[in-house]
Amino acid sequence: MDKVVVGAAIVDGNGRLLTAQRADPPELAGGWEFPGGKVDPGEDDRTALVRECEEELGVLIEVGQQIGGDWPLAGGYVLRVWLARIVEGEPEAKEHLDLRWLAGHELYDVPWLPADLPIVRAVQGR
Ligand code: DCM
Repeated sequence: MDKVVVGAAIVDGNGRLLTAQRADPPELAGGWEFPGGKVDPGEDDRTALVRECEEELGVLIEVGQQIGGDWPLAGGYVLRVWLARIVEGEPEAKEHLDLRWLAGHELYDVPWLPADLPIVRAVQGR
C-alpha cells in the first residue's frame, strides 16, 4: 500500500484538539484537517507522522492509539489517524494558513475537510 496519508489527532493537557487550516491545493484551501501527510515509500506510518508534524508544525510528538483503521480519501488514498501529544515545541503554522486548539464544545466550529469529519466524531468518542 503506497497510497497512505497519516494524520495526527494532537490533544493537549486540557483535552483540546489541534486543527490546521490547509493552504493548498485551491479546492481544499481554507478547510481544516488533522495535520499530517503522505507516507514515503518504505517509511513506517508512525515515523511518517512524526516527520510530518516536525515539518508542518515544528513539534515533536509522541504517537498514541490509532483512531479506527483506513479512512477513505479521494484518489484511492486512505487516511490513518493516531492520537498524539506534543512532547517538545510549540506548534507553528509552517505550511498551513492557521492553527487552532479546539475545546470539546468547539470541535465543529471550523469547516473540517469532509474526509476528516467522521474522524473528528471518532476522536470525540475517545
Ligand atoms: N488529506 C485529508 N485530510 C488530512 C490530510 C490529507 O483529506 N488530514 C487529503 C488532502 C489531499 C491528500 O489527502 O487530497 C494528500 O494530502 P497532502 O497534500 O497533505 O499530502
